[in-house]
Amino acid sequence: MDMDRISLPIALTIAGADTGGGAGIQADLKTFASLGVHGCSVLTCMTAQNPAEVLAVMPSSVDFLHHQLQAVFRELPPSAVKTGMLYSADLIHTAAEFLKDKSLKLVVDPVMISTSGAKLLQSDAVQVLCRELFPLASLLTPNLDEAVYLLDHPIRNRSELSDAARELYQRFGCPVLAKGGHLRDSDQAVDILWDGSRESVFSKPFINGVSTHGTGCTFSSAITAFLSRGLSLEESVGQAKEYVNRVIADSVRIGRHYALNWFGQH
Ligand code: PXL
Repeated sequence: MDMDRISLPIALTIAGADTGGGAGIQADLKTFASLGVHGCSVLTCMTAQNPAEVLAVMPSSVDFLHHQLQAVFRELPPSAVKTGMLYSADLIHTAAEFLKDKSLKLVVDPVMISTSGAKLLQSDAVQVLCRELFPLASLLTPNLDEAVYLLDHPIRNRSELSDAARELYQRFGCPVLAKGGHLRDSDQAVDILWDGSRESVFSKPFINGVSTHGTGCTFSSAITAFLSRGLSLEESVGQAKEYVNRVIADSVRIGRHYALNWFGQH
């Protein structure tokens, strides 16, 4: 082994691919690269999509998902893993069974619907997600819609967002970052972390009029990158929030759309 070379932490994303390059695996790998970690990827699905619409979804077979996980873990064991679009009960069960005895940090982004409105999680998969995967998580990162769906009651303001983080922790036994970016009771994008004993609030001015496609993916993969570099949960979320705020603020135009600017201005 060449000891003169720098060593990079390994992070893994288990998620869907986005042909448009804005969300999913593509967003995750760009985030990992720009934050100095080696990114591995296990595909749950291919999607035919662009920033405006999802035309089709083609899931991996359970067997192929399992082979991808084996391939990564045999030679490139990651110190941190994130899950994004998992799509079906079978795929979630396979991932959870594989991850359950591994020693690693796991960020679960409970992806349900794309910004463009497409269904990224089948209805009968929600139960398996809650029962099998959430209890393994070092962090669960629901946005407002996902938190409302999981708790089955409205969340109208920052104080209710704080309660929601505690309720989700109670229910699923994992730390929760409740993301309030879609709350419209302030000009700040507020996210609340409840780790079971401490609340941390992360707040940045809301940025209007630019890209949001891929923002959730980028946030959870940035947290995963910082965890794989050995930062604490609170530090990882804080640094990831700074990063996401910057890549949104620096968004670039791509044809008729916008993309996050993962690598800074050129
Ligand atoms: O941001 C949620 C998300 C996750 N994964 C894939 C996506 C999207 C949103 O479009 O396409 C593959």
